[in-house]
Amino acid sequence: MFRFLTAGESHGQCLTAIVEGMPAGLTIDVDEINKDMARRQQGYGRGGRMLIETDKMEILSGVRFGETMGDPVTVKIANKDWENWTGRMSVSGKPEGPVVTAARPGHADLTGIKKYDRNDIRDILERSSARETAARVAVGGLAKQLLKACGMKIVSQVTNIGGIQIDGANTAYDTWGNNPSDLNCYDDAIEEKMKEKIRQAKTDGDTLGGIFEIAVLGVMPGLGSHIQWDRRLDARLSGALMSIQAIKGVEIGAGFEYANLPGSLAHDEIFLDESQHVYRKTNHAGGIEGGMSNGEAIVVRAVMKPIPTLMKPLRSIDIKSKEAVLACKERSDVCAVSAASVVGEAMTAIVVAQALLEKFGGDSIGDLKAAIAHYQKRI
Ligand code: EPS
Repeated sequence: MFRFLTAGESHGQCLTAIVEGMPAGLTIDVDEINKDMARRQQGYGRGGRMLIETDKMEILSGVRFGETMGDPVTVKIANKDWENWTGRMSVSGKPEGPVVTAARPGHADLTGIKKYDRNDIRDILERSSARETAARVAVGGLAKQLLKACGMKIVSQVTNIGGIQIDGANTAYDTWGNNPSDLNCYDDAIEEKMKEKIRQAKTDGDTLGGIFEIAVLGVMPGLGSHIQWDRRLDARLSGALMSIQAIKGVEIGAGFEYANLPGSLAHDEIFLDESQHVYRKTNHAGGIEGGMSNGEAIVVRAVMKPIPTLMKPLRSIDIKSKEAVLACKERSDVCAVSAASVVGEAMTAIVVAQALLEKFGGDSIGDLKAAIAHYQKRI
C-alpha cells in the first residue's frame, strides 16, 4: 500500500514526508521531481517567498544508488527562509517578535486557536499554510515515476482565473502541462487577460482564485471498485484534491454540467472498431464509471478560492482584546492557481498509484509490471 505523512511548518527548518509502499527496483530520477518542485513555485501572482526559496527535494532513506529497495522513502525540502525566522520558530527558548492575534477570515486562524487552545495565531498558520504542498509535490513526484514506469502520464492546465476563462473544453492533452507559460494556460491570449486581472488585484490589495484541470493518460480500465464506497476511484480523487489548501470544489468529467444534460446526451456510448477494440466518441464520465477507471483519460477539475491573506485586509476581531480590527497581513500570494495545478497533479498521481498497487500488488516493479501485462492480455 502506498501511504504517506508530511510534517513541517512554513517557516520551520524543513518539510519532510515519509512514503511507504514504493515497490522495489524502481529507478528514481530526483532531477525530474525537482522540475515539478520548481513548477510549483512558478506562476504569475506568486509572492515574495518564492524569491527566497529554490525548493529541492532530497532523499534521506529508501533509495540506494538510484533505485528503491521497498523501504520507506524519506524526503526533505529545506526552508531557506528558516534562518530569518529562528527567533519566532525555534524549537526551544522564548519566542521573539509579535504575537499574531488578528484572525484572517477564510483561513484556519480563528477555529484553529480555539480547537488547539493556543494564544498565538502563528501556532496555527504555520502548518495550515500552503507551503506544506511542497512536500506533497515531492511525494507525488515519486508516485508519478511509478505511474510512468507503468505507461501512465499526468498533465494539467489552468482554465479560469478570477472569472477569465478559456473557451470550451480543450481535450488536446498534449498541449497541457507542457506549456512553459506563466499560468499553465495553453491559450496565450486568455493568459494575458488572466495576468492583467492579477495585476489589477495586486494594485487593489486583493487576491484571486480559479480552476485547474488534471488528466491522467494511459490508465487501464479497472482501477478503483464499485463494490464499496471507500474504494470508488472518483470518491478518492475528489477527497485527495479537496485536501489541497484553498480547494472548495471538485468535479469529474462533465461534473456539474450533468444537471443540464438528459441521459441520452450525458452518457458515453460504446462502439467497437474493425479490430474489435472498444472505443467511445465522448468522455463525459471523465474516465470513471461505477467508481472504476474505464480506460479513457481520467479528467478531474478543482476550484481554488482566493487566498485569504489580503493586503487590503477584511474586517475581523482581535482574539485577545476582542475588539473589531482588520485581519493580519502576512506576506502572501495574489494568485496561486497555477501552483495548485501542480499540487493537483501530485495528489492525483498518489491516488492513482494507490489504486494501481491495490489492483496489481507487487513488492517489486518487475512483479507489478508482470501482473499488469497478464491483466491487459486477459481483457
Ligand atoms: C507558500 C509559502 C508561503 C505563502 C503561501 C504558499 O510563504 P510565506 O507565508 O512565507 O510568504 O507564499 O502560503 C499561503 C498562500 C498561505 O495561505 O499560507 C508556498 O511555498 O507555496
